[in-house]
Amino acid sequence: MAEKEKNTCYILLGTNQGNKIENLAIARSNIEEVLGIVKQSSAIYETEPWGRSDQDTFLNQVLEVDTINDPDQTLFICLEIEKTMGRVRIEKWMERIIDIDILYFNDAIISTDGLMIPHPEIQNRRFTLVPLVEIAPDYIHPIMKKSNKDLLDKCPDPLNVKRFVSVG
Ligand code: PH2
Ligand code: MG
Ligand code: MG
Repeated sequence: MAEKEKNTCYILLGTNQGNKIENLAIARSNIEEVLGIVKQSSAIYETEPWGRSDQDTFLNQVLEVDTINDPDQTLFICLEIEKTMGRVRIEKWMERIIDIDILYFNDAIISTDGLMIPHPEIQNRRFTLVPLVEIAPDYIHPIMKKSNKDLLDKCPDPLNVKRFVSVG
């Protein structure tokens, strides 16, 4: 039997509802159970809500995951995990228990109805770039042809991103 290809993807976790720390931990263990092996994980960051300011602050974290699944399967798995964790989607950018976004998938460029890879907003979001640079500073964005580190240097987003330190 032919060996299945191993793919490397970068996944952004985001939560701003309920027990946020627990939500990140549950998402991670679900990812390890059904998607693949978590090779690296960034620190957890407390981030100001981007796009809608009338919301609670987020916790964000980026994971590097090795998977034998292809991009469509990976998207499906991420959306299933969101559903089983109780995410409800009524309107865009509403508060969420968990959001699981694919940032990069190898160096693939994909643009279909349901899936855009690289994630089209990476370069505009400090809450994505700060954790991404922590674990993959030199990875080159396959469309912009710039490293994550360079994208962060040029990122115009003024919103606050700080390392989350849990108390107790
Ligand atoms: N996700 C959004 C919109 N705004 N802001 C922060 N700080 N973190 C997020 O994960 C986030 C957001 C859409 O998915
Ligand atoms: Mg998102
Ligand atoms: Mg999403």
